[in-house]
Amino acid sequence: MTLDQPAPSRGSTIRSAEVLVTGPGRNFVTLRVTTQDGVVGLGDATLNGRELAVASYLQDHVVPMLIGRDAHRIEDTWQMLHRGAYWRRGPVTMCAIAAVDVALWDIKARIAGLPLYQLLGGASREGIMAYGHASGRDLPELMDSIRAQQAEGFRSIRVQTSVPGVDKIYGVSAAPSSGTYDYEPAQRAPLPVEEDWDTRAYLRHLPGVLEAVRNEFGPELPLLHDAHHRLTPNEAARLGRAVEPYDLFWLEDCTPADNPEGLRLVRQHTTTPLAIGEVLTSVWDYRQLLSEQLIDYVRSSVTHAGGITGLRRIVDLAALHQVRTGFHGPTDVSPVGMAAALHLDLAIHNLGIQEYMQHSALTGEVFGQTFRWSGGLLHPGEEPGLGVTYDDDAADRHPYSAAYLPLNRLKDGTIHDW
Ligand code: CS2
Ligand code: MG
Repeated sequence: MTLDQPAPSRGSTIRSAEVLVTGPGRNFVTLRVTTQDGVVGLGDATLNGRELAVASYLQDHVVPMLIGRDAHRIEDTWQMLHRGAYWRRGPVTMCAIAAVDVALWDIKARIAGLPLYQLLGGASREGIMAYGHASGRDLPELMDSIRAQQAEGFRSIRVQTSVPGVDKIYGVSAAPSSGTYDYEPAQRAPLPVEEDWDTRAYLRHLPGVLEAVRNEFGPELPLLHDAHHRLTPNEAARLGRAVEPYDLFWLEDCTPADNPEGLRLVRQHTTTPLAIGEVLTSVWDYRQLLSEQLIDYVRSSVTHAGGITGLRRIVDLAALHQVRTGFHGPTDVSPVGMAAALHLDLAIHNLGIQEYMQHSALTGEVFGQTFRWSGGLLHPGEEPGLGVTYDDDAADRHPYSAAYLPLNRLKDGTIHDW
């Protein structure tokens, strides 16, 4: 027995879904869904260095399934794309599902005439603590970069540093003290560039840098650091212990999340708070990490974890284990993905902090944004929906061009985690 399909409510039948690819300063993929009544919803589908894989997944496989559907049926659409794909999860699939999910939430909130956070339960706070990004090729440059980020209003700051003996390392901007952090890891080149890595040099150097920063800025300033997946569990345990005196807000991706058991070893040796998850794409990836209390912050983004519907499940499971959020917010999460994160940040209870890597002026030509930044706090704004617009003419002025994330090699040439 099939139930009669309830008549789609006012004008919410999906008329079109467009996959928009552009490259203002860096590449972005955006899904634009439009209803019969001309209500538009945007969703971010940007997967850094693999953008066209998601664009094709959407264009060739998902868009045909959306036309004629009721845009209001968000959960049903999510389940259709998740279970109906048969091949579940993973970054490409969950990024494609995320774009559809967020576009439908944008439409629902626009039809309701409310900012999206109101549909997610309303505001749980006045604003969202966000962290900025400082880096330095040496200590004086790092200190200047931290001061520049404080001048930008940041009250929490991630610090990344060069390491003597390592030529090019993750997270160190070319011009740190210019105020805005302009580090873009994806290089526009025919092939990935190769960087080098030396764990022993890094483990010798980092604690001293954090000590100097603490001495310079005092005990209050929340400091974060991203080890970017490069250590074995034992190396991560040693680092976590070595930096305990500097009271980090969190140590991020200290060891690859592929091996949750490895974090048991880290937990045995240090109480430095651990943040993991920017490469995790679904709640299933977190079950062991959360049930065994192996992390303190979940780092997934709306764009890479199946949208608001997918990420909300991770947030709720984390809450059961008193684990807070720290949504991934680099420049390769587009302003659409960032806005979606802010609406969810404002509504959820177990917010920890939000990453905020400011987009370039070029990106701002394409994406109109209405979120607010003041006093070190972000707020998604009060516009109906997400509060983001997309300028097609500007997008056409900045075409996509292939870019790759770097590869990493040890001194002996062995491929290593970047
Ligand atoms: C990083 C990202 O912001 C972070 O925490 O780990 O910059 C990451 O390297 C990029 O998003 C990769 O595309
Ligand atoms: Mg990271």
